[in-house]
Amino acid sequence: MASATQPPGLEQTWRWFGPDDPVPLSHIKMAGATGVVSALHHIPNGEVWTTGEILKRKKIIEDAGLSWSVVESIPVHEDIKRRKGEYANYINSYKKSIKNLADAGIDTVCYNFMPVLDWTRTDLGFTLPDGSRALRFDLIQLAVFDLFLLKRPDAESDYSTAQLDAAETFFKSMAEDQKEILVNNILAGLPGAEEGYTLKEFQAAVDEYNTIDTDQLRENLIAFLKEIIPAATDAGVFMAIHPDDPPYPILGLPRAVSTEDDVRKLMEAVDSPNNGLCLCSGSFGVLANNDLPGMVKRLGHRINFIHLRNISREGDGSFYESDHLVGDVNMYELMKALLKEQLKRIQSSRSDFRLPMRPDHGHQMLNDLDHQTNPGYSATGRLRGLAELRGLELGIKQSSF
Ligand code: DNO
Repeated sequence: MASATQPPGLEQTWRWFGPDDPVPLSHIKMAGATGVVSALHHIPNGEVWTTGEILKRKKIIEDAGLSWSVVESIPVHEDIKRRKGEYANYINSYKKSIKNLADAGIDTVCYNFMPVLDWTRTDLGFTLPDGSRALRFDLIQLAVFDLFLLKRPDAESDYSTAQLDAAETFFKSMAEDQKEILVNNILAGLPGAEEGYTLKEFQAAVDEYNTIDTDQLRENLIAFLKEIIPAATDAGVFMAIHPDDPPYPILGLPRAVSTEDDVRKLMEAVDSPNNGLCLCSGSFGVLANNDLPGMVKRLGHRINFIHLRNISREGDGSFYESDHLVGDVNMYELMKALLKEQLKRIQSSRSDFRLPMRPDHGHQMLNDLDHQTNPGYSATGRLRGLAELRGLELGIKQSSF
């Protein structure tokens, strides 16, 4: 129970992609999560989420004894990111979706503002020493894709001579099917991404950003926030922007949500608790300068959703997803900072103290290895992640508060 001296603990949630997700709601319940993170992926990007569709999904979740805790995500249409074409209509639809969600009693919405691609990985089955399989982002493989498969004009200028040499050597060693897999990993759309591209379509989508640099993208994002945050505030919805993954420009595309400073600029541009952050430890953690516990201390009051995941940095921006408690993110310090933030909210009588957290990704392990799973979203790997995080939280609560 919440008390003045001890936080109740972060709300434990689990991502569910809807009725087609190979992990059923009954398993989520057994994993011990109480909240579900879900989205209406079948509704085309840019269209309004109707009350009927929202209530249908909500009922399925509630019939399983769970609650629809967070929407991840209402996708942001490319026209909005570029502030071109039909962007004004898409923003209106976005506002309507927020209002319809609020009317159905759902008050937290995650989204991102990454141009063209949502999250990106080069390897979806990186075998770890214990035999489990992880997701990995290798900058050299990204360069191979960029230089030799996409053949993006002027791509060379984005890499050092050593990276160009390494990419060429790697490319020469690749069999045809490996090339196809790499293209697919990057372009087909990882779970949650609403778009998939062919090489040609992708190059055309990237070209649309030729005149949009980081400052322009940030301006477009702030213009979007100035319109949706007042609507979200009226409706009582807490927005949570997800950081760039990986947190630096790739494939010539600009990035606006990679560092603490980026986040601060957004929070200051529209200063409202409804304009908040999805603190994704795995995304921010790739940059050693992103001091995650410090970010919670400084920006904690604006955190509306949390993804807990660890990474091992491999130099040059490459990384693989490590076990939740092992890696370059100090999960102990991070959890402690989050619990302190929760306690602060309770002590200052803020009603939004549930702080939904989901174990972000997990390795393919044990029976996951025999099943078709959504990359990063297998059941057993995430079960391990949630169990470890839950134990860490309990230990901290028992000893430090
Ligand atoms: C990856 C996810 C992202 C996230 C979106 C939020 O596993 O964290 O796809 O859902 O970027 O809009």
